[in-house]
Amino acid sequence: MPIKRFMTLERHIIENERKYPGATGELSNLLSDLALAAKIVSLEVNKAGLVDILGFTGDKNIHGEEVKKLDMFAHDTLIKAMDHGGHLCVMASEEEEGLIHIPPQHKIGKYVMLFDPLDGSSNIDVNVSIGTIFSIYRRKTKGEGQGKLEDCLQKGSEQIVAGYVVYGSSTILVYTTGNGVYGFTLDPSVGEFILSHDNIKIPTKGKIYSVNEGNYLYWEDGLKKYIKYLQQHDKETCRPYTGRYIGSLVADFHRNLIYGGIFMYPRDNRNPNGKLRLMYECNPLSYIVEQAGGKASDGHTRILDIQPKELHQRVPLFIGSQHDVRIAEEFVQGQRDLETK
Ligand code: P6P
Repeated sequence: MPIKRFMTLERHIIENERKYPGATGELSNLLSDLALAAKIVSLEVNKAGLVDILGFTGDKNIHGEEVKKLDMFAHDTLIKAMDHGGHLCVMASEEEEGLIHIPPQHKIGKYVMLFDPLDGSSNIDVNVSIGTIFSIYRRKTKGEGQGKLEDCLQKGSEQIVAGYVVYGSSTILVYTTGNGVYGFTLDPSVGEFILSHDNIKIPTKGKIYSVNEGNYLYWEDGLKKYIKYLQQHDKETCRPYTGRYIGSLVADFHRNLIYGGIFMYPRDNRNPNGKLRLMYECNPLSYIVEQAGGKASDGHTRILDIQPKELHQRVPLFIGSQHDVRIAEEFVQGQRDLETK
């Protein structure tokens, strides 16, 4: 989509916020702080091969997974960029078990941010695209003090901002405030995110499916049938689909958002809730995909309608083009079989 004007992220945020009556500009400042953090992380990711930032810290994160230095760098950078602007009352990160409070010397704000600082980090050492995912809510609890767990455990439908950054061949920041989805590519020569994807809309039907087929044996029958359905030859429905799986959620999601298709991380008999996290992976990407005209569910329930119970809870994820997610749900729910036309 040709871009007619030099639209920076900051200008877009301000112009976008002006559309909301009573907008305080606070959201603009919050998103600008986020953009700064993304630029700093991008710098480190892009030179990760050159400095001793690769390899393991020797620490483990709260899920018992080895933590890469870049994970913690991104985690710390986001907190440092966001904890003093006076916009947030609490944060939560994949890398931290509990709530991240605002330091006592800083003003406490009315927003909540949950984030995955560096998703796909197992790909860092092999130069595969990785990313940051963020989700912003208004605080729910009364009072001016530190935010609480209740402020974090809100349904995805309550989000006011969602976005992600892909650190790949270029660094792209994609966000929505409920008024469409917009992508900005970082121009490192000026250090600005420039509008490159105006009002992204995902194709209603794609030809790409993304899932880790190594888990096939552990899947439920309905899903096995769906994958077989995608691999059948049928000109009318553009089958067989193409399999594309990078193993980095933001990279797989971004490709399918632009080209169309479906990404799945389903449950299996070893992981009854799948692998991906509701609050800072599935909810923000689901808000984005719906704003782009797509669909996201756990195979049965709309992701944005799920009432969270725990900060780090996992949910199965089917996300992408409307048509593809609907067909997948019909197979998973047993409403459709391989013979169904
Ligand atoms: P698997 C990366 O570790 C991640 O959390 C997501 O970015 C990615 O989609 C998924 O896990 C890949 O998991 O089990 O297919 O390697």
